Amino acid sequence: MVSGRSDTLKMPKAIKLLIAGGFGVGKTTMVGAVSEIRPLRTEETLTNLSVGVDDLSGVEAKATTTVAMDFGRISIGQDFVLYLFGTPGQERFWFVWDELARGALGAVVLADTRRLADCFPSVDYFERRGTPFVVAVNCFDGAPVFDLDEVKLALNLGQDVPILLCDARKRESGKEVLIALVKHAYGRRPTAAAH
Ligand SMILES: Nc1nc2c(ncn2[C@@H]2O[C@H](COP(=O)(O)OP(=O)(O)OP(=O)(O)O)[C@@H](O)[C@H]2O)c(=O)[nH]1
Ligand SMILES: [Mg+2]
Repeated sequence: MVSGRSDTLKMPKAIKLLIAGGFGVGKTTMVGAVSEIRPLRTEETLTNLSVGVDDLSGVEAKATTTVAMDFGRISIGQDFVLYLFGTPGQERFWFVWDELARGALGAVVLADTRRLADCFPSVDYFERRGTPFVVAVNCFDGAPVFDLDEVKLALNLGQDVPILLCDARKRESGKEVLIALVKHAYGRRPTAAAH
């Protein structure tokens, strides 16, 4: 041993998290905004197949969609390294969710108040799996602003599920959401932090 101080050898804890939610809600944007490495993206151009299937209201300028996953990484202090996996939003790519969700400590469900129902499948998915999650309401320009308790009620969320506002384009905002998720997940599994 080079040093008598064992704390100098402490490695940060690696944690896998998912960034999920409906189509076009800002998942790729959030992973890109918070990642300290160049994020891996799997974007493909939206084609005519999307017409009548994907609801582009509010994100009319959107030209691409995630077909497999986003990947990014962010360190939280010296204790944690978060590996972020953004899910695809289009229903036809949901089959990759099970693969992405394996081993994840928790998930962020991004919501857009203009299309709130789009996050129901994500909420159902993580409730069914027993994966801890937080709901982050991405504040798009011009979107109706609701009281968070109203949104919580509309989504029929359990009392213990944290809900917060965010701006997926801003690093600090995304980081706050991730910290809330890690705290929530460890709060539900008090012994997990020790391993
Ligand atoms: N005004 C505003 N625009 C946003 C925000 N977050 C994302 N956008 C825009 O909304 C569009 C959708 O963002 P994406 O990050 O591709 O959404 P996604 O959830 O990854 O989409 P899919 O992978 O297709 O499901 C993009 O044009 C973003 O620039 C936000 O907080 N505010
Ligand atoms: Mg995406």
